[in-house]
Amino acid sequence: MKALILNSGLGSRMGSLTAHQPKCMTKISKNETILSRQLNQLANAGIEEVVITTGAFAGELRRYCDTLEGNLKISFVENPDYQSTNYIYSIYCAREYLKEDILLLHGDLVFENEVLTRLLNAHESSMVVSSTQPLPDKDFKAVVRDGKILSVGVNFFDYAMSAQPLYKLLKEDWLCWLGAIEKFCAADRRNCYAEDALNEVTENLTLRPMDIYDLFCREIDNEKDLAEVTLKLQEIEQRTVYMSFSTDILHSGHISIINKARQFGRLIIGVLSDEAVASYKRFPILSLNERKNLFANIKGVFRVVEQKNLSYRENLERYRPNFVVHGDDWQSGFQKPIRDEVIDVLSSYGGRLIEFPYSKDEKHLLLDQRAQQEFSLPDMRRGRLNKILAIKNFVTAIEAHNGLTGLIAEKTAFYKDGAARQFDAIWISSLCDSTSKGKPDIELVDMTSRFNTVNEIMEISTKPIIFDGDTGGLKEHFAYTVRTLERMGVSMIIIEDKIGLKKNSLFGTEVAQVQDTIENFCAKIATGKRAQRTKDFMICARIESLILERGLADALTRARAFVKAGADAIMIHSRKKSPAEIFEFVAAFRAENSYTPLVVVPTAFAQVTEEEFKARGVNIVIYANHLIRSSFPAMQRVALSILENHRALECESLCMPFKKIIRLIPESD
Ligand code: SPV
Ligand code: MG
Repeated sequence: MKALILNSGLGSRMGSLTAHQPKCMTKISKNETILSRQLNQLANAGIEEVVITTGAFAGELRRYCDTLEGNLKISFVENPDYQSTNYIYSIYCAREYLKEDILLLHGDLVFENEVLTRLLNAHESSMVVSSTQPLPDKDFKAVVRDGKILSVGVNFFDYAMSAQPLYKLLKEDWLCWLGAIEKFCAADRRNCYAEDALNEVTENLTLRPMDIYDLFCREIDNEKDLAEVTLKLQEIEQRTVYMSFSTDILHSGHISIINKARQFGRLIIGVLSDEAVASYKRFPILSLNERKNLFANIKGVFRVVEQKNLSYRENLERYRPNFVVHGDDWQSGFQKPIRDEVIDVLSSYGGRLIEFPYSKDEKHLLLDQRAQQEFSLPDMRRGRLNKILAIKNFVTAIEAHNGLTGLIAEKTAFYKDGAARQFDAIWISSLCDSTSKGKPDIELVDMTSRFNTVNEIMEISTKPIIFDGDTGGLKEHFAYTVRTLERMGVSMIIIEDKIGLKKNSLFGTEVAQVQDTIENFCAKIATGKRAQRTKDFMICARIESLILERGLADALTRARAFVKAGADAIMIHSRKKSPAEIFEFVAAFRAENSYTPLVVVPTAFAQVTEEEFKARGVNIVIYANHLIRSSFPAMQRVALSILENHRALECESLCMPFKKIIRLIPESD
């Protein structure tokens, strides 16, 4: 689409302002003339070619355009008879340049960006009109019937709306009008409005009124107009627009919506805090400050602020932007409550939400996918547990024992109040890994098999992995286990301070279990720490004193020693229904150590909420066996139903439809 700007007029009502230059070169703000503003707006709207008709001071106008920045391709067409003809003849002179869709505007028109955005978004040929502005005496009015413009001129008052000489014209409609202009000029009717020619052919084309209501769009005819327009532009200049971003990968889709947003005013970007991002997406690769810098350096961004929560409320109330800009993807789905709140807050002070169609560009989706794949690479994944701890100081993990449960751990999300909750990490439990193989949890499933499970889960997930290392085995073997897990991209191994034939802790003292000596276990931890090659990998020491009923003091003594030996975290375990002894340990440990992460596995004391654990100083909560414990009875029920009914019909309702289950598994391209 080309823009056609009519600048052949004399502008004689502007007094001395047009004594030496055309009207379009009149200054309307500190840094803008009418023309420079129009050209900027056109370029920002994606228009690349402009035809300008000239008349008086054609040379000045061309030279002036040379001084303007920007990449617009401008063609000048002179109307040699500008003194004695009207712009109908200027258009006629330029007709060879104008054989496509056209955006037609007068050179003395000043409008706010949204007028242009709306006009360009129109699907049919349209003229800018306003149903809320009073009918002007001497300016253009459009006669509108049944949603179509029938005539445009200054002398129509019936069925008329105030109209502005700003049109989007699709090629077919435009060529129809241009044909009429050519006929007029051939008949030497060159001193009338081009709209007189239009009025003769409106039956043969479709021209829609584009109602801009109170948006600003006005011609400057005299100095009074100029003063009013200047004032209005100052007001428009003060407007602010707010957008929120969580991304740390900037692509052309983001730049495009930023460019659109800044057309509405000074753009304030709210960068979501690390914690808010981590709570609803993957955790950010770049820190908050790095992401803030990223946006601060984008052209046209006025200010960058932190948005602490997914909710916009706090920042909207603080900055009171005139507009919030967002993609239309949040009109449904889990972000809808956030959108509803934005509309609510905006309406409390007269702000407005502007939504653009969400970019579904393949290349942007691919970028996201690629980033996702990279997150699953060992070096990217390994350090992530540490980073989430640094960001949120609290991590939840759920057990997975194969690819399928890994997918559930990876993908399950719960949506509420516009936020999504997901598990932060995956626990590869020795109990569940063994149980899924029909084996007891006694370190019988060897490390090679356990590593296979890790691999299976790693293939389909990106979340950090916490590996249940049982006792860690002989310290000489433990060094190798650490290296292998570290190389694979596992984030943390938890080893328990037991020795000999390990039994599951939930048996407690019902079976014979031997706790390792502090000295031995410390040596094992130290060996593991020496063996690891990166800073990221974590070794967590699990204390079994409460399980084996050795008391709080023993647990604390061990915790102190294990931290000293190099443990990066401490897990305290209990099989009591009451969380009292766990809370006691946490309180006592935290009283002397505020920094070492504490891990709990609330299988027995399942009533305690994450919020309470967090408040008491726990950092990692592991739901250690819930996927296998829930799948076992479900499978058993189905097997029983088939046996009972001699067919599978009765258990159909207990089973996921096959179509659905195959869609659970992603296919790689
Ligand atoms: C596991 O999940 O294998 C554990 C936790 O070690 S527990 O079963 O509670 O001992
Ligand atoms: Mg275990």
